[in-house]
Amino acid sequence: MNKEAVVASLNQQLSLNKSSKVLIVGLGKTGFSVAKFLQQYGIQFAVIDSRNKPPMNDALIQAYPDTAIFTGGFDKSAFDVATHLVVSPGVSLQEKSIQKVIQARTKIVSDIDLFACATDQPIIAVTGSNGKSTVTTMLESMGNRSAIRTVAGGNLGIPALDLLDESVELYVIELSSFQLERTSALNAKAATVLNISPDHLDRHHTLAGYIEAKQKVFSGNGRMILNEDDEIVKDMVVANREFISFSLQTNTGFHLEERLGEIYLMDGTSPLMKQKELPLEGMHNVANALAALALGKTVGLDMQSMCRALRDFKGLEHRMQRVAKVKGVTWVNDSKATNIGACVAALQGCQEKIVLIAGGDAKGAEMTELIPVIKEKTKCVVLIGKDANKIELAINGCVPSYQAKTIKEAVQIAAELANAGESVLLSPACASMDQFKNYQERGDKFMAAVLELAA
Ligand code: UMA
Ligand code: ADP
Repeated sequence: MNKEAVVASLNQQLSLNKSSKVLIVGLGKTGFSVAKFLQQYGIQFAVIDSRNKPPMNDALIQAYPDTAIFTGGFDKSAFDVATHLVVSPGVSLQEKSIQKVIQARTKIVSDIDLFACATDQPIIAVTGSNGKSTVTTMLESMGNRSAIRTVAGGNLGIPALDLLDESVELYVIELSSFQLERTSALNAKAATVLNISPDHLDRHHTLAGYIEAKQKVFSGNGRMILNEDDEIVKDMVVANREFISFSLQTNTGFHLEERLGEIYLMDGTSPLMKQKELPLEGMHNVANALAALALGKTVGLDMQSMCRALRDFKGLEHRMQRVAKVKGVTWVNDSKATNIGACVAALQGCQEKIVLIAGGDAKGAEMTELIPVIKEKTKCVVLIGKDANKIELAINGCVPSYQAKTIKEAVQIAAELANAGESVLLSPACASMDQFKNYQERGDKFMAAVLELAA
């Protein structure tokens, strides 16, 4: 898209132009990507962050030394002069200063809005409570295998605006509920909500608020890809909009079917590949593969190339990652299981008895939904983090539970409890930030402690 077309689109869709005064709220990865973008289009901006030393502070000063940067709080005066706020996903729209300007009709936009105005190449938008990163990464390799220059980012890690490049033919964007709740200009060619299970209720307050945010992935007029097995997602269908379903349980759209004793992934009546050719474990990953195929088909990717990409898909770190086998006990790192739905899927996929390591910040979720699967699949639970007591109360002695102060101590306790032929699974059902920088650090420390045992 040429520069004039982007300028026109920003003006038309977001009323953003050279006379706008933008306040970028948050100076993490997103805020910095927004600053670079606005600078490129000659739009004035200032930056604010409640942290004393936000992560991209020095990078911004070095790149644009004249920029006004407010740190250490949300100074009201900075908000008063802004015509637009570009609010980073980590900042709640409930912030007092933001609520005030919403009432004053200052426009709230997201980096995803800017991104959507800056490209006319097809966008695949992926959201859901679980499986987003897996499906987004599957699609990136499906696109490239189909000889379409494809890039992936958004919540996955690289901010969407940093992906923009003339040579790109397909964008695959993972979107969180935080990004979606403040986005209005997205018009993805193919979009999905993979599934809904309670998450981020500390920010959205109610499940209804969380669902409403997720549903915004379908804004515009592209094709909707819907999970037929998820009652909440199924209901998101919009009259007169094209959609494709995927399902593990019914024969609609992309689904599973048995033919001559083999289970096949199917597109309608056409068999695509055998289920056993998928290298990832767990039925949730079969659902992810079906969703990715439906999304890829919608943007015209070649079916055979997509199947080849699935056959070679290695899976991502910290998702059901086998770490080691020590004295006959298998150790699995599923640190990315930051909500109940992911932990349930992990336990359901296990055949052997499990010593589960869980806990952290439950983000306001009730843990009672875990009880049936904990009863069925686990031998005992080792709990860590801020909400260890809350989880212990919720499981109410249905299996023995133990508490550990650190992940290393949790590994040591689990090692004493697990017998040969059983597994120890770190699948916390909680966010990590109460004890760790992020889920990667939690997973890395878990793996280091396991490898120490092995040594
Ligand atoms: N923060 C403040 N004050 C501020 C701004 C931010 O305290 O003024 C805090 C936030 O509360 C948060 C942290 O700083 O804890 C980071 O927030 P941010 O908005 O600056 O984050 P970015 O560095 O811009 O990264 C964001 C996403 N972060 C969040 O949604 C919290 C990244 O997703 C995403 O990869 C990146 O943009 C690029 O698009 C991370 C994430 O944890 C991986 N996402 C959540 C999840 O997956 O569950 C939603
Ligand atoms: P997200 O980006 O939505 O967090 P990931 O692909 O990173 O999703 O996986 C996060 C966690 O959810 C991992 O523990 C993984 O095993 C689990 N998971 C992946 N796909 C699904 C699914 N479709 N349903 C339930 N859990 C899933």
